Amino acid sequence: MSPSDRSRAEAPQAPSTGGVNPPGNVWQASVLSLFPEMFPGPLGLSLAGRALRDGKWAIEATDIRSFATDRHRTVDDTPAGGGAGMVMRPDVLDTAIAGVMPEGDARPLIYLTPRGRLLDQAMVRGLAEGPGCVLLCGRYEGIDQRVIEARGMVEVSIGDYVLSGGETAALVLLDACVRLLPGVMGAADSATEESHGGEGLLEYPHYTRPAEWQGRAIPEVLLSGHHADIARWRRAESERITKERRPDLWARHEAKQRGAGGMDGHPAAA
Ligand code: 6GU
Repeated sequence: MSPSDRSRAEAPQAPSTGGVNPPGNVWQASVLSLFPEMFPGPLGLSLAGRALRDGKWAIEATDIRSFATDRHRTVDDTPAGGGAGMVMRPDVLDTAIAGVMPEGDARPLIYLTPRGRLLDQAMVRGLAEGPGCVLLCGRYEGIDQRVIEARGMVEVSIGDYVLSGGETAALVLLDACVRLLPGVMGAADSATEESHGGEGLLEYPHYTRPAEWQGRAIPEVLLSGHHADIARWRRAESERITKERRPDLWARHEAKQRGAGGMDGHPAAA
């Protein structure tokens, strides 16, 4: 079977001359799935969609089933040792991976699974700085362990809940990466200042007109024009909300402040 026979959703490529991202340097996502029609899905719209059309990133979604070798196009089989459900076959998966990753492809191969390492902004930043990624979306009970090991897959989860498949998790991961690519976000610093940005604090509350709505006023300081006061208020709100909702993030933030040379709370500072 030739590649053209396979079900793919190809993104428009960057123009062959000029442009910010010459071909070959475009951040490239390759997705392996039994439901390639799910891509680019929502990433074809809004910010990510415009960046995709502008050639700032590219996505190809490939149907794993197109690499099955038997008459029935089987991709899974019963679990060794018994039990419920089906397991995806290592041979079919390996051929599918080889089909989208040429020899020497530097992109990480990520298997999306609820037992993976939790995706966080640091991981997203690392991925966005690289050449792209290959995302394997499993279905059924999982995939054969041997292909995970043989291919050195990185197992990634997007949170402590169970999805019906890795596809929506892949969309989440890609959304988080694409918005960090050069030239994708419009407003310059809005990508860094917000929740889970460098500071490790959650965002402060936002307000806009009308000044009073359903008997609720905008906090006075925000209308004062005192930029230093406003910055202090926002900082205090960020800290209050982080402490309240995410004691884990607050503890990490405090540890980082101390580690960064701040002597606050250190006995020597007393
Ligand atoms: Cl990556 N996959 C599935 N199926 N469920 C999940 C997940 C991934 N991350 C959280 N839940």
